[in-house]
Amino acid sequence: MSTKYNGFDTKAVHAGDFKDQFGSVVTPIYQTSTFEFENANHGAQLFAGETDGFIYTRIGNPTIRSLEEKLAALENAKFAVAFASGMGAVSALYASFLEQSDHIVSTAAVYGPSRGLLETYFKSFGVAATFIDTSDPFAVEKAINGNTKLIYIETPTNPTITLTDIEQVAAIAHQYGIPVAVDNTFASPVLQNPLELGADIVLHSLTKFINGHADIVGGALITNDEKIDRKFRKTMAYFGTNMDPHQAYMVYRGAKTLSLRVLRAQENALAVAEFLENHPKVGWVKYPGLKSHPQYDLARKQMRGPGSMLSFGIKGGLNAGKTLMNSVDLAKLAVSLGGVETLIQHPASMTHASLSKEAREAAGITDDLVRFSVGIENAEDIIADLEQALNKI
Ligand code: LCS
Repeated sequence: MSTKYNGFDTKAVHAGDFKDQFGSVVTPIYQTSTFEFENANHGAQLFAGETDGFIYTRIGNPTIRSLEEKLAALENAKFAVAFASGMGAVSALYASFLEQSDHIVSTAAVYGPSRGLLETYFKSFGVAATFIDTSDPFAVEKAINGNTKLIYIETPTNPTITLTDIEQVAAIAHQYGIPVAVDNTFASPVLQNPLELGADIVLHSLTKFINGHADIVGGALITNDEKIDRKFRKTMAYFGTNMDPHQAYMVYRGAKTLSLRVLRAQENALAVAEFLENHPKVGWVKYPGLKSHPQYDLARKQMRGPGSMLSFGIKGGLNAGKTLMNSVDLAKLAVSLGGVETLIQHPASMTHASLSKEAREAAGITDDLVRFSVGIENAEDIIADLEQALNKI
C-alpha cells in the first residue's frame, strides 16, 4: 500500500499486506517453523543481520511480520513485536527493562496478573515495585526513586475505568529519563494513541478489541525507538513468547474491522451506561462518556471516545451483583472483553482475585463492582436483558 493512503480504516484493512507470487489478496498463513537458506553465505548473512529475511518462526515469520506492520501503523508507530498473549508482552516488557535492584512504578489497578507478576517472580529476582493511583501525576513523581527504570500505566484501568493523564506522566517521567509504557488495551488504537501523547511504549492484549472475536489470545509491544524494539524482539526470542502464524493470521483478519466494531460498541455502551445510571437498583456507574465520571474532561482531552467498557455497583453489594450475573441471558458471564459479544464478570472474585483484599480496596476494586464489556449486538436487546436481570434482584 502506498503511504499516501493514511486513514485509520485504510490502514486497518491494508497495512502489512504484501504481494506474493500468486497475487493473494489476503496475507497467507506461512505455517512453517523454519526457512530454507539459498546457500551457506545467505544463512550466515541472515544470522549476522546483514540481509532481511526469515530464519526460524520463533524469531520471525512473514504472517507475523504482516501483523506487526499493521499494529505499528494503527498506533502511528515505526515498530511492533507480536507475542503469544498480552501477558507474554507484559513479561517481555518487564524483562527488557528491569534488572536486579531496579524499581518500577505502576498503576495500582492494572490488570491483576500484570501486577501479580511483579509481586511474585520479579520480586524474587530483586525488582521492587510501587503501585499507586497514577491518575494523580504528582503521586507518580513522589514514587520515583534513583532505581526507577520504568513507569507502567494502564488507562483506562481494568476494571475501575480510571484514567491517567498520559501527557503529564510522560512529561514527569522524561525529566528523570525514565521511559513510560502504556497498556492501551481498553481504549484500543481507535480511541487513543499513547505514543502521540508522549509515551515511549504501547502494550496491547490483542485478545481484546484488536482481534475482537474472542477466538484467539495475543499481545503486542509497539514503539518508535529502534533500540527498545530490538530489546523486545530479543527478549521474545529468548523466552519463546512469540506468536504463531495461525494466531497472527486471525488477529490480522480481525483487526480489519477494528474501528467499525469499537465505534458500534461505544454507541451501545453510552446507551447502556445511561440506562444503568437511571436505574433505581444501581448505586453507581463508572463510564468516561457520562458527565458523572470524575475524569470526563480528561477522557475528552486524550481519547477520541469513551469506549465500551464500564463498571457499576448494584445496591445490595455482592449478593445482589451475583443475582444479576446469574440472571443475565444475552450477556455471557465470562472474563475477557472487547469482543463482539457482551460479557459480564465480577473482578473481586474473578480477574482480580489474585490480589489481596486490601490491595483490591486500595485500587478501588470493591466487592460490589460488576464489569461490563458491551458488545455490538443491538443496544435495545442488551438493555432489555439487563432490565429483566435487575428485576430479579
Ligand atoms: N492488559 C489488560 C488491560 C488486560 O485486560 C489483559 C487481560 C491483559 C493485559 C493480558 O492479556 P492476555 O494475556 O489475557 O491476552 N484481561 C483479561 C480480563 O480482564 N479478563 O480476562 C483476561
